[in-house]
Amino acid sequence: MKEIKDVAVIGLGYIGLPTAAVLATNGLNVIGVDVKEANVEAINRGEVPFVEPDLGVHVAGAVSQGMLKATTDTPVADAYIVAVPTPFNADRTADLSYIEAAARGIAPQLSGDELIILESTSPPGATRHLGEYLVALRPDLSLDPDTGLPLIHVAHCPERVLPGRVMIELVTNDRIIGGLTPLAAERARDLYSVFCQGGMHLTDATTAEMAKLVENSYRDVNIAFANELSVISDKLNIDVWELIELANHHPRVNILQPGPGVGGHCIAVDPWFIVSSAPEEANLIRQARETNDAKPLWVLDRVEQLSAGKAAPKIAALGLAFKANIDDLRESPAVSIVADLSTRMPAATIGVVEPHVAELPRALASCANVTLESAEDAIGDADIVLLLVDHDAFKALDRALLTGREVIDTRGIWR
Ligand code: SAJ
Repeated sequence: MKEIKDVAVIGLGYIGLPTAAVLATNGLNVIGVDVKEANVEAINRGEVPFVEPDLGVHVAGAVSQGMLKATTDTPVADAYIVAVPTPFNADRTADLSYIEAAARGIAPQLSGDELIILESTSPPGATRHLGEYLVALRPDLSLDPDTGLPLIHVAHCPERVLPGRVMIELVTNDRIIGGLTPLAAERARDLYSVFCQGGMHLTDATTAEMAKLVENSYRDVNIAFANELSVISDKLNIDVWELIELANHHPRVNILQPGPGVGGHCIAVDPWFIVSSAPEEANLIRQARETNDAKPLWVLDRVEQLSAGKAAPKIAALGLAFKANIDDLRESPAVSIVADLSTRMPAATIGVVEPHVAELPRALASCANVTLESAEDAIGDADIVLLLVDHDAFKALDRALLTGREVIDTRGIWR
C-alpha cells in the first residue's frame, strides 16, 4: 500500500485551509487547491484570506518551510481531502455539484491505491456517490481483479470544529471516520493520527454522514427551544436569560441561549439534509429549523413596534457576523434582519456596526438607507439600538452610550 507523503486538500476555506496547514506543520507535503485565484495567491504569500485565531501562524510557517503550496489545479497526490461547500438547493436537498467538480479534478490524477476523504458535511449517501462518481470517470479503478477490493479508498471524515476555535479543536476533538470499506476507514485514521489527539471512531460512511448531521441538528433543536422560550418569556414579561440560567442549575438541564436566529453554513443548513432524507419522519428536526428561521421576523416586528410614531427613526444595528468574534457573514440572521429592515422601513436610517468587516456585504451595499459606521457614530443619534451579535467589542461598550435609547438586546449581553 502506498505510503502517504503528498496530500492534496481540495477547497481552502474555513475547514480546508486549517486542515492543510496542520497536516503541513506535521511533516506532510501539502498542496492546497482552490478555484479562487486571489486566495491561492494570498496563501502562497503565507497570508490567510479570512479571520480564524492562530491560523495565520500555521499557514505562514508551513508556506515558509515549503510544506504548503496552493494552486488552482488538482495535482497528483497519495491522498485527497475534499473540503468544498455543500449548500442546499431551492428544495432544500443537498447540492453535491462542488463535490462532483472536485471529483472531476481528482479522477485524471489517480493511478490506484489513493485515499480520498470527503470532509464536507454531506447527506446520507454522498460518500458512496463520490466513490461511484470517481469510478464512473475512471472505470479502470473500480475493482482489483485479484482481491476484489476497490483500487481507490474512499472515506468520510466529517469536520466538527467550531469557527473561532478551529486550530484547537482540529487537534483535540474526537473524529468519526466512515469508510466505504473498513480498509478505507483505517487508512483515513492513519492519516488523521498525524495531528489528531482525540479519539478516532471508525464506522461505515453513511453512519458517519448521519452522525455529523445529528450533532448539528441536536444543537439546532436545543437553540430552537431557547428561542421559543424567549418569545414566550417576552409575552409573560420574564427575563429569558435569568429563566434559562436558573433552569440550568438542574443537574440534567442544559438549555442553550436564544438569539436573533441561527446562522452559519452548518446548523442552519445541515438539519435540512436529514429532513430531505426522511421527510415523513423528521418532524421535530423540521420544526426546530422553522422555529429558528422565524426568529429574525420576530426581531423585525419588535423594531417596528418600537419605531411606531417616529417618521424617520435612526437605528443602530450592532453586528453582522453569524456569531461572536468572527468575520463570517454566511447565512447570518443579522444580515437578513438589516436587509429586511431596510426595505420594510425605507424612511429609517440604519447605522451598522461590525468591527470585523471593512465594508458592507453585497446584500446590504445597495441599500440606500444602510451605512457602516463606528459604534459611537451609530449609537450617538440612534432612537433604537438593536444588538444582533455578542462580539466582545459590544460587551465592552460604555453603557452610558445607551442611555435614553430604546434597546433591543437579542443576545442578552447588557442585562
Ligand atoms: N447560537 C445561538 N444560541 C446558542 C448557540 C449558538 O443562537 O446557544 C447560534 C449562533 O449565534 C450562530 C448559530 O447558532 O448563529 C451557530 O453557531 P454555533 O456556535 O452553534 O455553531 P457553528 O455553526 O459555528 O459550528 C457548528 C458546531 N457544531 C456543534 O457544536 C454541534 C461545530 O462543532 C461544527 O463543526 C460546525 O457547526 C460545522 O461545521 O458543522
